[in-house]
Amino acid sequence: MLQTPSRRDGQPSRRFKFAIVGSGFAGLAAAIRIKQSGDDDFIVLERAADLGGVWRDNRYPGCACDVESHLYSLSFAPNPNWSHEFSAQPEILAYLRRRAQEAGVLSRINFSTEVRRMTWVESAGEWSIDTSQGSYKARFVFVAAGSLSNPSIPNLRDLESFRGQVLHSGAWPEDADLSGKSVAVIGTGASAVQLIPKIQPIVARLHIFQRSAPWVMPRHDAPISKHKQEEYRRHPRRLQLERGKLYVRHEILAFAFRHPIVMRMGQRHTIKHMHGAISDPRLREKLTPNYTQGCKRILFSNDYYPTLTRPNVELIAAEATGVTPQGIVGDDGIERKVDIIICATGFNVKDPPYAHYIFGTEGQSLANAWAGSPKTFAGTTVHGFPNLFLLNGPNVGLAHTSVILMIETQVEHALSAIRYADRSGRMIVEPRADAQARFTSWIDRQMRGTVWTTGGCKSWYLDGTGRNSALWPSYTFTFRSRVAKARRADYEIRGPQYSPALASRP
Ligand code: N01
Repeated sequence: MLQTPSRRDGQPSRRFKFAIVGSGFAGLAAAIRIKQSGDDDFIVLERAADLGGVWRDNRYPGCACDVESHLYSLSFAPNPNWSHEFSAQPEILAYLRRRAQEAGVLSRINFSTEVRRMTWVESAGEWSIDTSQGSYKARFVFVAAGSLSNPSIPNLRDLESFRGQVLHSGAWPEDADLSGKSVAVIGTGASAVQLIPKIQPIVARLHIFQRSAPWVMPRHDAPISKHKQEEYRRHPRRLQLERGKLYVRHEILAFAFRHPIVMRMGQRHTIKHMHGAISDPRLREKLTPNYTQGCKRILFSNDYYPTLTRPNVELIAAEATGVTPQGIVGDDGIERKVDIIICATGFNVKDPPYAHYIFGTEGQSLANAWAGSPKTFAGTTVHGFPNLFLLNGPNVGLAHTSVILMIETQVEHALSAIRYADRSGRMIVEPRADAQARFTSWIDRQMRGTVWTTGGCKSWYLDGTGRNSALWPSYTFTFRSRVAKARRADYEIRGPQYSPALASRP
């Protein structure tokens, strides 16, 4: 494990200008950008013993990215060496480790340091942060704790009575051994369709619980030749051009999410993809979704449908509802005997854990302020929670392209808002309540008529109040143009006058 980083004077210190919670894509993007801006006064607090966020935790067989790697990478840290159009998890994790090392931010990460409580101290113009490794103070905090980081375990009757093993795709143990076992997979989302084809050949029996059928489109993966990689190394502009092409192709897709009629026209091709692999009419029927494509995340796979036709596979169109000591029960009432239950049941997105440990100006938690339906300014800041920047949080999720585009824009927004405070010599920057209200009502208006609100499905994009508080409702270039540079008028700058002496308080 790394030592607590030292600050400019070489002495260990617990007070920083910036604290970053989390060291996944978002946390590292913030750390690298802060460092590139010439500011070295930051710390990254990471609860695990390694960096990487979801790309560290999601190690299940077959885990890969379903956005092309040349787009799913940091624009300021391109990688000419991607081996495939869509890279697998180990390669993405290696990319993050390498970039953190090269940018000189690896040594600034405090590993095994879990944030337990963050309290705003108005008089000092800073956050007081309690962690499993003691307390820290920071003027500005970037919360990059991830929205897909806390596995959601389904509510299964008598779960504790099960004598076998229960695994979750998002917390995959390195020593998991499925060979020759009878296995149940709960869920047919993005993780399940990657996992199922990889484990089917090694397990004895595979029972898949499908609560709602997903739309699964072909995945156009291919290796990137050594020759091409060399070309990208020698001619970085060609790599940029490739990224640009991918960017445009994905943005066009956003149009279909905003206009479900276009989405419905595309459904024929997806059904054809399914029928190409499945000839059994009963299986076809089970696999035909009953909602508009795109209402839930569209999945990409060439081997998922063929896997379902293998003799050791059973697709159960039922919700998993309970367990017995030796098996699992669905709402079809049938018990299947299994050794291992794999929950590919996603993450706790609607109630992010960080919202419960952050306390703002009125002493209220972020969870209380949000009351089950997160609202932000620019997807990044929250009135009542000054000097706080949420990365990859509410309303910046994407269904059509790489979320890293959003994260980078958010970091720019944060740094430009912080510059207003720095220039004025004041300690505090907070979004105005009216700016947040305008932003929220714009989001809600844009959401109307999209496939997420009209597509007839029940997805984790919608919160308990029925609002889509997970996704950005438009194009990423719209986000960029509205958000990248913070507007002075949207923020209140106040608080104690900053002086270097404040930074060296004990
Ligand atoms: O989780 P999910 P995921 N019985 O929430 C089902 C990202 N990701 O881990 O649809 C039976 O999508 C549930 O059913 P239903 C990506 O953003 C990215 O797969 O609610 N089924 C659903 O099928 C993605 O959106 C990549 O009816 C039950 C499944 O569990 C997010 O992670 C790769 C059930 C959960 O699907 C989460 O994906 C992988 C029950 N009792 C993931 N309870 C990339 O490539 C729940 N379900 C970037």
